[in-house]
Amino acid sequence: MKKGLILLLLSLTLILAACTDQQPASQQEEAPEEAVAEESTEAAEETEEVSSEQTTQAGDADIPAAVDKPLKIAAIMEFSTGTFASQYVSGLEAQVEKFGGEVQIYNANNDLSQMANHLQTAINQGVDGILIDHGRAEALNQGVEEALEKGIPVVTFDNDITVDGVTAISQDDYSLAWGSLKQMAQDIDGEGNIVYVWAGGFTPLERRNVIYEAFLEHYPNVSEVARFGSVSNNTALDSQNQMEAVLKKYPEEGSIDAVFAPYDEFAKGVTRAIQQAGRDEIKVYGIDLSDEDLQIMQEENSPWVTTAATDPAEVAGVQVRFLYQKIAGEETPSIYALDPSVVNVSDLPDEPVTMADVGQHIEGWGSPNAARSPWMDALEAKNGQ
Ligand code: SR1
Repeated sequence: MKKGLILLLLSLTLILAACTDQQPASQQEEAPEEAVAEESTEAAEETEEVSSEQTTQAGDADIPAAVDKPLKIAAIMEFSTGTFASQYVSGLEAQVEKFGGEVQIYNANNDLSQMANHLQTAINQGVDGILIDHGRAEALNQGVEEALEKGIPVVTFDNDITVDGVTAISQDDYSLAWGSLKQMAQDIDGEGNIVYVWAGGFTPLERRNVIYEAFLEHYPNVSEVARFGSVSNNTALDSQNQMEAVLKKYPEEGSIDAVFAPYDEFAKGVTRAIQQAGRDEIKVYGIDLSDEDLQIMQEENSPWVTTAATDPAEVAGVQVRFLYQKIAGEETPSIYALDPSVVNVSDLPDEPVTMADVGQHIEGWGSPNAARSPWMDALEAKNGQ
């Protein structure tokens, strides 16, 4: 998957360069190792200060004093609807609880100015660390800078904040999109009519769109016949209604070959519309995975045949562990991307599969040891986990 993606990206450098709402070039090109080496002097000084503090022994590793207490963590979320967000929240809560801390979730219901207010509230409350989920730099940069000035570390997921000292994690949206689209290209043999579901203004969707645009250039015999999409409090239902309208416009069998729906709430809605219209010849290529998604994908003759995904609970775990590493004064990279997997229904057994056992069927699923310091086992053991 990666080789194909790299070749595609190289051949489309101009498209990528022209795209202003992506990670800065320095971040896209920087290997994680280089990012670690370039950590700011400030962070290095912080490391020295904290590492000279007392540590306590539990198990076989010293627990840094800074994390050896019940920490208060704030999670500032742009929205919490959908199965991705609920698995992510469960992952945050599970990891913070394992470390003996407490996480307060702030949900902005898709309102960026509310998200900025929540960030300010968390700073004013003097929390020990801040996790940011989605949101945009223009709304949050100022608050993030203030948090850092006040000594509150910040780790972000799925946004475009690039403030020095912040660790930004992602699911490698470029690979996610390419994984799903590559399967689509193979299945339709490089030609056909497709529908694209997309909404701008969300960093992961903006990044996936870069690959989609490159995909269209790469496969000139693939035509986009319709495009729609919106993110709301009921994205799946909205997508279903919008897809129903598209199906009415293209009633003949064979007039649409596939749908690229790079968010599982889009994919769920589109799949339902296709099933209800009896148009199972149209295949759906999605992104994300949950128990509900797996169930839909495993229904007999489900149009949703492929999805590219990481485990949202694991994304959250990695984000929390980077935050605790920062609080402990350890160096963390500026960027970190989890490795996604492509899940084809054809790779799954006939029996129902859940998130708990999908790793048995999908090679490379999960990365449980990312951002794990030796003392974390001891801290978890001490907190009875
Ligand atoms: C509206 S953005 C939705 C995406 O956020 C997360 O990155 C999930 O992968 C989801 O697809």
